[in-house]
Amino acid sequence: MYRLKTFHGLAVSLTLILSGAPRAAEPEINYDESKVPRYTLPDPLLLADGNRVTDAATWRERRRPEILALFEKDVYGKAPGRPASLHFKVDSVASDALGGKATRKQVSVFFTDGESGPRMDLLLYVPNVAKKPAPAFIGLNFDGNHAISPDPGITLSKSWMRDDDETGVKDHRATEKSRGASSRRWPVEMILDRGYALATIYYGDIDPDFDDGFRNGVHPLFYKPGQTKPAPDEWGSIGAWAWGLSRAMDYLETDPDVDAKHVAVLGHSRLGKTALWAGARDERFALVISNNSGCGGAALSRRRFGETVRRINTVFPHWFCDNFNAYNDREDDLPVDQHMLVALIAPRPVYVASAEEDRWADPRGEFLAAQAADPVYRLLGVAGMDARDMPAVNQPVGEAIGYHVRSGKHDVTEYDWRQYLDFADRHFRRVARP
Ligand code: GTR
Repeated sequence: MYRLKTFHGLAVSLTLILSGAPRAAEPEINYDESKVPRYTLPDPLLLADGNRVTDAATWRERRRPEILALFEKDVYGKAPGRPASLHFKVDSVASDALGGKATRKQVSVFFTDGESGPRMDLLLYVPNVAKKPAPAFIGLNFDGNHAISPDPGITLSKSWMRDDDETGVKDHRATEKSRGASSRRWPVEMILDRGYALATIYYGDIDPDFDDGFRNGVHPLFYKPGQTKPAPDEWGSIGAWAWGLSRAMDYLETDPDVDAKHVAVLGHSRLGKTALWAGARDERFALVISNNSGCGGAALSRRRFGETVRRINTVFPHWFCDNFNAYNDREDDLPVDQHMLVALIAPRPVYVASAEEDRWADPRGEFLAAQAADPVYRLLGVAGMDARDMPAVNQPVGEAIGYHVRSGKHDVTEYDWRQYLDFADRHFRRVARP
């Protein structure tokens, strides 16, 4: 049961059971602010040798690589680079999609030679009216590309999916009923109307989200002779999903309709963790958005509020690298905390969003991580976030580090998207567009 995953749309009680989210009585999960233990965050500007980082060059050349290596070794695992045989095939281009609003492209991204091997399907909408190349948002989706919009031209995914009546998935395959099933979370037309392209990929194309010992997904493509699973410091599923986003970026760099220098990566929940890690690793992502990413995402692990390191490693043993298990109940021994993940994105803009009722993801812990990344932005000459206190609900704050806590539940809403579009406008227009 623990290996089942949550998807939106399930009844709340079912979600609690499936996700491993605790029943209120479970003692080890804390929701009481007064019981948050005292902790000291590791200083992002202190080198491993004890010296202080006081200039941008030392951050770039020494401290940033140190922190990245710590996250690789102890949290998400090391991932390979771009495979030599990576290649793309544009399967279809329709210039009259969504009532003429967009050009829809569907692209196969092949990870190995030929076309029979593993691949992911990228869906791209480019606004027809806006200036091109267009800045873009990219995010993995939970339910297949066909689920983000009822657009009948989107190819129905053939990939494995978790059975779900609500999203019309039967016998682990999408059906016609699955079209548009998660469109509520993807305001495609609003994004296009604001002049942005949108790229998305089903996350299960990269690695199906269940614990099979890493036999499926992209991991086996990179095993050394005799290797049957990732080493303790090698990538889990989050590492693989983030790697897939970088491979999508490889494609976007070749597409003349997309301004690859202005691509924002975003994700919700486990895919918010993934977006942060993708943005931390791959500096081609010009802006990073974490929507309700929680534990192992934007929330500080040391607070142990809501979901904890032990809980997430137990319920989702495939998400992180095996070394992360060593920090179950030992958060204070982690050489990093999640503010350092945010700091790895500096000086690029990053937006962290929480939801008031999403206590499992620790909204305050997400705010504090965003805030604690600010000294790195300042060192690099960029205003990060001035706010000293957590803002009231629906009151976005911050400069290059944006933050809001929205009223409501764990979800991606139109309110969230409006903030992201405004944030991208502010930061991208500044550097880019006439
Ligand atoms: C929950 C998990 C969270 C979050 C969420 C999701 O069950 O505990 O860390 O990632 O799933 O991705 O929907």
